[in-house]
Amino acid sequence: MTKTALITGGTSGFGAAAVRAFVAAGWRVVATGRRAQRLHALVAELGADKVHGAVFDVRDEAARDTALAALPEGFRDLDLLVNNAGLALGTRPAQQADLAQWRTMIDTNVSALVSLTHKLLPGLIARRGAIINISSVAATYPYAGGNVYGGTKAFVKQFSLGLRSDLHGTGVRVTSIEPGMAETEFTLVRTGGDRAASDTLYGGAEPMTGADIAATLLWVAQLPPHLNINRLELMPVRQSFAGFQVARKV
Ligand code: NDP
Ligand code: 8X3
Repeated sequence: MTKTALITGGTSGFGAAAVRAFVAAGWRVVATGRRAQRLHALVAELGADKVHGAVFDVRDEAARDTALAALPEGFRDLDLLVNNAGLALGTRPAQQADLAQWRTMIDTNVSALVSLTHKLLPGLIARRGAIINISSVAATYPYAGGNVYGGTKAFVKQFSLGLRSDLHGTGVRVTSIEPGMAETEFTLVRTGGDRAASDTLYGGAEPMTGADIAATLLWVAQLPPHLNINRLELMPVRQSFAGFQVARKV
């Protein structure tokens, strides 16, 4: 039977690649995002019988609920929620950071994710569905300038594990995916559109791609229903860990 996924942030990066991968594997997909043109293009590319574009800002619950209430026949019974929409803003140390940027990250990566999950949980339980949340290596490994972004992703990781506990016995699967460096629009967004900064970061690093993450999401989603991946951390070979820092004078 055809399964249906709702993938937030389907207009770019991991989400857009995931929409294509899930459709290629025979799924129907509700793809969400603010950029309507990109969602229309995805529907034109993949077919209106396979993809439904739902245009809303994940922080706007009223717009979200209107879009969800308008899901066409064939896209209403969701088997999978992929909470992917999210962003980092800024790389400055906490003491120089912009509080409005911190609030935007919390509102998007945490509050909106929690709210959408809460809204869709009853249907996911009824269908013994699955939830895949996109966290990050930044959830586990702190780095300078990662402050609130890392905090939001640590929340996503821990919330996922908590959901697993609460959903015990329901058959609903929950996974936290924790990627390292992947070349998408992530750094363009983080830097306010600095193409040179983005190209410099990814240059020579052989970063992961949206397609790499999409293949991982599809693999997790299509595992046998008795098997749950709790957390999955993945990185490019050329990225690894750095040590602690010591300030000898303060
Ligand atoms: P992109 O910037 O390429 O994509 C982000 C997606 O999120 C877009 O589709 C965007 O849609 C959507 N989005 C952002 N804010 C909102 C909002 N307020 N309302 C609705 N949609 C929103 O980045 P990635 O694909 O890299 O990021 C996807 C997820 O992966 C994020 O949660 C990110 O934190 C995480 N991640 C990324 C890593 C990387 O190295 N790239 C590594 C680890 C995790 P639109 O602008 O159209 O609304
Ligand atoms: C994105 C990965 O390392 O830039 O979540 O924080 S990182």
